[in-house]
Amino acid sequence: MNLHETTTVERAVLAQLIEGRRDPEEAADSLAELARLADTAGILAVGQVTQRRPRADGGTLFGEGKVAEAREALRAAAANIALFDNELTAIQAHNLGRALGARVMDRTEVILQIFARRARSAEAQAQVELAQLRFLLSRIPETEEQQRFKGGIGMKGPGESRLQLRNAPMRRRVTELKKRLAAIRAQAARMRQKRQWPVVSLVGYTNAGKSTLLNALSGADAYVDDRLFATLDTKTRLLWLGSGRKALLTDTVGFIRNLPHGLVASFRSTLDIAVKTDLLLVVVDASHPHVRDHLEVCRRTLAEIGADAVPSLVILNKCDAGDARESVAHIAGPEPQAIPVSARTGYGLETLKTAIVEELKRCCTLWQLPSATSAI
Ligand SMILES: Nc1nc2c(ncn2[C@@H]2O[C@H](COP(=O)(O)OP(=O)(O)OP(=O)(O)O)[C@@H](O)[C@H]2O)c(=O)[nH]1
Ligand SMILES: [Mg+2]
Repeated sequence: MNLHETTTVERAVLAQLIEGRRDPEEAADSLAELARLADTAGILAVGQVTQRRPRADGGTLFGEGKVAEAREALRAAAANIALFDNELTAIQAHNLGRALGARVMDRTEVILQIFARRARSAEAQAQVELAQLRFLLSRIPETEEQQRFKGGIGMKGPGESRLQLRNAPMRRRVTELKKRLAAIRAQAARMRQKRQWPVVSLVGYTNAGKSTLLNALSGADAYVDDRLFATLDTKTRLLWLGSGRKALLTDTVGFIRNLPHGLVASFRSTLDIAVKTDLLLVVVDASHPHVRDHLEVCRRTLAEIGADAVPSLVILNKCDAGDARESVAHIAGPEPQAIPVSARTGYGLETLKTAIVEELKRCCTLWQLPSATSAI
């Protein structure tokens, strides 16, 4: 637990529903990741409750017996938060809060809490605020109050307009933030058009070593930490590629499984870095037992943000770590082009630079102009 960032320590029981044929190992890894997310958010995980079920209960996610078990686990561990790995609907969160007599949070909320603590630049802060408002608005419609107003879930009623009135300031703020972020995106687009050098972006799973790689390749001093979502703001440095060639190398926010959609939508201006780039370096931690799942999450997230057609290289980082060798061999079959490196020891970085040059020569129009190298 990082006590530097935490003033009061909150205690949580982690809860997870494993639906249908979900791989138990993947579910266990997701729960371990939730414990790390909690730690980063200043919440201590003091217990866990899991249930396997063909389908989630619409009202309480868990079945009745498991809800009772969770209540007992919270009491026994003197925990004040029930932290769910699953994304909860508004009605589930509401019912669980009542049944458990504790604060109910889900993965989305804990990620939002981390983002809110980490956002430094005006852009990141606006993005976080937008994501928080979207989350709050998604939770409001099903509160008890509205059910009372509506006379039942899903029905229109006299409370409808009063609620709209109550939420109006939040909606106005959402519009304002969207406008501000659109202006930031437009300015970034203008800057990109004027760029002299190709842009290479580091994307990939959180904690894979993207910032360490930026530092190792460009001599930057980006913040590195062994926790999830250390980086939220983007950082760009000049990358020397030999023979007078240069590119801009950008580091940005990491991906994680079940990244909340509202967050993805709110972080559009940051994620644009990945969409509007000449080359993506998709970084994963080769020493992690679930490296293939992580790569899959990266691919899915890139597709979600419309960056799946951008040329990319897969980077297997942390090859110096003990258990990396096996997974590198394992991943080499389906990913023969993947480049093993160690940002820590420098292993493979020259090969990586050569691969970047080859790829940019192939795909970047800036480098296909005859004056490209002589202008530098
Ligand atoms: N063993 C080993 N550890 C590494 C290597 N690269 C990074 N790390 C460690 O991995 C942890 C995460 O590194 P970061 O560079 O902060 O990772 P990131 O991908 O930028 O993470 P986020 O910004 O949180 O998404 C740190 O403790 C680094 O020291 C490597 O090549 N080998
Ligand atoms: Mg980072």
